[in-house]
Amino acid sequence: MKNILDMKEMVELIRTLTNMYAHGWDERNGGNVSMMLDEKTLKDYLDLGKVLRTIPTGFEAKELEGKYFLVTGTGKYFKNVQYAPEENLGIVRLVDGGKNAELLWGYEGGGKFTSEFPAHMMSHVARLGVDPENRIVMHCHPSNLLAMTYVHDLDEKSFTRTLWQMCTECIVVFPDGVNVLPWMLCGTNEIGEATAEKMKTARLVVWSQHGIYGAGKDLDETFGLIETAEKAAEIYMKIAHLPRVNTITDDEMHQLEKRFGIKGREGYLD
Ligand code: 2HA
Ligand code: ZN
Repeated sequence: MKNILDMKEMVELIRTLTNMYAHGWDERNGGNVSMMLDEKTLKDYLDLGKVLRTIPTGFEAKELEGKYFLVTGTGKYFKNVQYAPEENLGIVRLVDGGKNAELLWGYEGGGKFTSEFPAHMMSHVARLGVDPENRIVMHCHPSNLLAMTYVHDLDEKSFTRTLWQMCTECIVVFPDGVNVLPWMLCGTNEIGEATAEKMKTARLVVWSQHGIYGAGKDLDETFGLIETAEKAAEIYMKIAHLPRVNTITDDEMHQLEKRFGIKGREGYLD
């Protein structure tokens, strides 16, 4: 068996979590990330017949039967992951139609997966339905996106258009825009179902007064998606109280669509 801490996906996740903390997106135990893993990669690193514990999930997700996930632990701090990955991360296999998770590695000392596991797993199902290559769901608390949900209206088209106008490349990075949920109680199946529904039409879902969810095929892409939206929100928070003299026009957005071969969300541009 190879050492699981040398697995490329593990190394990349630990680097990404460390970077997310450094960006100020994950204070204390804030944020959570899940990554779907291939059985054929994992079997070189773990005895897949050896289940350490079985943990009930509290929901059903038949589509994820037998799927493997590397997931951050509940109550764990991103800043600590690099020093003790086996305490702060775990690898689980979903069984019994998603109702149970078999722990194969990690959560040492009695931990379990993030309290946002329902939102993660339901979002994986939703994104896999749109893009079979999707592997990552990422949640964090970036300051400017959060701030924006206090001062900007929460209409998805309006929120998306504002972000697109803040940096030229936003529409290229997230042409589907940003979906927005109102404030909801976190950690519940309800917010999980609502997030997954929003994930069917966009890879970014804002949780008002809380944070953001992003999804993508790898960690770089998903991190970059949130990073770009957060950058745009930062520009917005710098200029929102000032008179707007210039902007990126819809005509210019159409030029970007042509140049980059993308299409902004239907009905969002004039
Ligand atoms: O505590 O971010 O949404 C982790 C979270 C909950
Ligand atoms: Zn959160």
